[in-house]
Amino acid sequence: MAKLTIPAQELMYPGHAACPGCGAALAMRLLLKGLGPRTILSIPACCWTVIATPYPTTALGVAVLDSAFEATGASISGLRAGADALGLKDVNIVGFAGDGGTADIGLQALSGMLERRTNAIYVMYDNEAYMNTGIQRSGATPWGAWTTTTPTVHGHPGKPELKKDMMGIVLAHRPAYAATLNPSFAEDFERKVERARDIVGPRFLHILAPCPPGWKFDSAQTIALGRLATDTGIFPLYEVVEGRLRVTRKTGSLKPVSEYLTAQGRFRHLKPEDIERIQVGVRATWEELLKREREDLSRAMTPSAPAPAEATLAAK
Ligand SMILES: Cc1ncc(C[n+]2csc(CCOP(=O)(O)OP(=O)(O)O)c2C)c(N)n1
Ligand code: SF4
Ligand SMILES: [Mg+2]
Repeated sequence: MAKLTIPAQELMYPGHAACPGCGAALAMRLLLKGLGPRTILSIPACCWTVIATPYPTTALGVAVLDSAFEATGASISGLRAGADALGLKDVNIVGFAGDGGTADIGLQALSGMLERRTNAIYVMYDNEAYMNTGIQRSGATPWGAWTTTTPTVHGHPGKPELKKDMMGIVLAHRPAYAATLNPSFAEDFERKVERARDIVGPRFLHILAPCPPGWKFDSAQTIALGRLATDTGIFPLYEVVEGRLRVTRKTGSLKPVSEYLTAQGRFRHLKPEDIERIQVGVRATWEELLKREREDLSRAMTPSAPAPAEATLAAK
């Protein structure tokens, strides 16, 4: 019989307040399976504050600090300092914030936490807009997407700016570990959570979280759509350990991005030339990732080569 690699323990309970098909709910469920009960979560204002803890109930079997929208990074630095002062060595300190709370208002607190080298895990669950307040665009909303603040009527093109490269921003801080995760690939997801759990230092997980009402797709299609996000190259899966990048899911060739885009109402207005523009960008980013992976691998196989800056600093 094949080995079961997804832990059976459940730390997220039924009766929570997420929409049907919520990718963010699945992300939390899988995350806590990998981290276990000795976990303290800091959750800022976002869908997850509503999903988890409508007073006086909770849907989570771990301690939760409800923090201010902009403060996740600072709050986990404080939680770690408190845990250290109490001599609590075996707890996972985890920030769990949305894309708005991370890429926009919480960016400086995240940067500070990474710079201080706080021994904690920062999770950004990315549903690519401010969903809790009614689908406003965030820095992580992709180019061309409809949101209530990037309309598509009267010739407006959807979001005119590109999606913010959060992994690039985080990697510039030389974290101990950083990875992209997708709940549609649960085995890869769990392996990365467990790897992050066992590393000391600042760690960052970027999780794709499909959102049926915000992206306008059938809630039965969350897993299938998530798979398309990775298999088209729109959300590639990779990890960076001690400065070395490894792509963790490769298929023979990428599927066309149109398969992913046309499955969602938020991209319905895109013209063939818009889709081609997205396709060109995705292909270029994918090639860059593979190139960095090759370079990192060849450096690893050359014993005399200097370690990348991330590894040198992370080891201190
Ligand atoms: C300082 C501050 N500004 C605005 C808000 C209102 N607010 C609450 S949740 C939210 C959107 C959060 O978006 P995101 O972080 O992407 O999480 P999501 O709702 O998509 O899960 C906003 C704007 C707030 N709580 N605090
Ligand atoms: S709006 Fe989206 S992210 Fe928020 S609970 Fe519903 S499905 Fe989940
Ligand atoms: Mg969001």
